[in-house]
Amino acid sequence: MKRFDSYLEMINRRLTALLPVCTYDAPDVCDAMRYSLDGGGKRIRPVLLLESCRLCGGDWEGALGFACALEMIHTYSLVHDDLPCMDDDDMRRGKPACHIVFGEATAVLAGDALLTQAFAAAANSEAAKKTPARALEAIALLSKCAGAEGMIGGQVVDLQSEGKTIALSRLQTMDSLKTGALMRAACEIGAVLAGADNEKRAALVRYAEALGQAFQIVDDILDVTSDEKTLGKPIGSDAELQKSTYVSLLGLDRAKAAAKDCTAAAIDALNVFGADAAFLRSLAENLMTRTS
Ligand code: GRG
Repeated sequence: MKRFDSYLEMINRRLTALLPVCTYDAPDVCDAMRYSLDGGGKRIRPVLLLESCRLCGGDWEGALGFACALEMIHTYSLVHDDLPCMDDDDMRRGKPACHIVFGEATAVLAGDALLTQAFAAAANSEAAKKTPARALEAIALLSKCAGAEGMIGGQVVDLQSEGKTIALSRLQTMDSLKTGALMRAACEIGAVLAGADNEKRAALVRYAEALGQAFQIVDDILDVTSDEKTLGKPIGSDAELQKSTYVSLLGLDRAKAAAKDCTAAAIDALNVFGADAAFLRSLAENLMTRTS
């Protein structure tokens, strides 16, 4: 996808520019931030934000700071999730996890600093200068999706669920917080920054929620069907931690069918945009058939 590649290039360039340069005598934390953000990530969330903004007629280039903010928050969650006190994983994005390279304390601080830097990126964005009221609403969405009502809440449910078989409804709640919250924020912030009407904003929220479910189901499937080299992180970690997943609760075939249904629901939500939503439609399809 040509548009995906051009978004990717802009996001990566801006991410590099937004990282702090440590001038004092403790550069480790900046190196650890850069190491974790550099390469490897699919950048799905920032791409969703830029495209949602474009689709609603907004200044998507002005939203780049928000897109990078979301990627920083996502990256911080991966750094912390890999820590020994969380999922205890050694590999991430095809290379040793942050705490393996820099040590646990620096990885905790790098994650904290990425989260903090994200809000600076949003507050200093062009969108914040040009449309401050919209940006303020978007910043509130950003903090909600990352906090206890969003991703952190999902991680708490995840940790509580280790070693147990949980009901499918609880798994769906957990996934909608842990994985869905950031995807929803991506699309909703894009809409808010564009000043979209309620119909378009709600359609993008429905798209993101279904996409987030599909994304997590595919993640569960890849954890049993892929290999570490392709995935860039260890496989079988859900089973090792005795986590309930779509695969453990439904079996592989029904999990695949569920991913297909959620993808169809995501695509269906885009009807209001007509042909202009082709990019988001093919993104949903590509994410369903992804291998990493
Ligand atoms: C704050 C500690 C802490 C955790 C929050 C998001 C999260 C909870 C933990 C991260 C681990 C995880 C498996 C989350 C589920 C969402 C998910 C599938 C993340 C991986 O996203 P990708 O595939 O990753 O977009 P890349 O590396 O491509 O950016």
